[in-house]
Amino acid sequence: MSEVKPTILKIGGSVITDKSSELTARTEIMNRIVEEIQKANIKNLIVVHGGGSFGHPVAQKYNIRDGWKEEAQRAGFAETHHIMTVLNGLFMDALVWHNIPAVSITPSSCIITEEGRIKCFDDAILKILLKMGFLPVLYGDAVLDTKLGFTILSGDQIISYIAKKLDAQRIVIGVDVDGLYDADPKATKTAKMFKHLTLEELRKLQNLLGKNSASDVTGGMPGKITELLLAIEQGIPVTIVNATNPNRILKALRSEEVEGTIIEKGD
Ligand code: IP8
Repeated sequence: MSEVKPTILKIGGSVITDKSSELTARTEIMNRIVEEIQKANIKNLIVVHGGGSFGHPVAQKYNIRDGWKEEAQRAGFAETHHIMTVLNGLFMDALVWHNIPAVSITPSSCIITEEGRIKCFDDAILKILLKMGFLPVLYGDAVLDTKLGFTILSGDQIISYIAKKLDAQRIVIGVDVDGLYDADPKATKTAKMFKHLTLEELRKLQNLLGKNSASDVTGGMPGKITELLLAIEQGIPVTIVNATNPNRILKALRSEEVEGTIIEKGD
């Protein structure tokens, strides 16, 4: 590994797709984010994106997350994985046509989970790609599972796993709201956004929000917090910004002051 610790950037599915309309990509937003990634010019960057209105509706239709139950799911597993490669292809188009040396890594081909948690991840290719100056791109995917047969692996679990394994410098997360709130800001007008949180405060917030949200097969914002805690416990700071707003990803990647939520381990 080269001496600069990796930075991990997660772009939420709600940013690069229109979640209210199945299979609708927001290609202008993808292009703008890619331009910000290009401008930021960060060494050792890994990008992970979510499923949005591509992966989630199909995964839900066939109940892929809960594992093998019936024959119809075989086609559903294939469909979920395939539709994620389609979304990934659109994002890769934007990266590669901007002359970014991005290379896609298919999670279902190198990761196996056990009851939904990553059990083995062959990260040799990821490490070599970084060493050679490429930008590896991964995504939430339908993956094989030693106990369940298969399941859905969220991009959030991937980022915290990679961040810990590669001792990342930090994690930047782009979502479609301004940061982390004490309630869902889309449903609660009075929701208050946090500018800064410690690990302890995040744990309290997790208890307040509960562990899962019904709208998303991988748990929405509460699911995100559960995964992030694992990386923050190891001292890896996280910045959450609104990636639908221009320049926030750019500023966050450059470690400049930006509207959003910073979460650090604290004392
Ligand atoms: O949007 C889920 O990834 P996420 C991917 O990062 C699928 O939770 C296939 C639903």
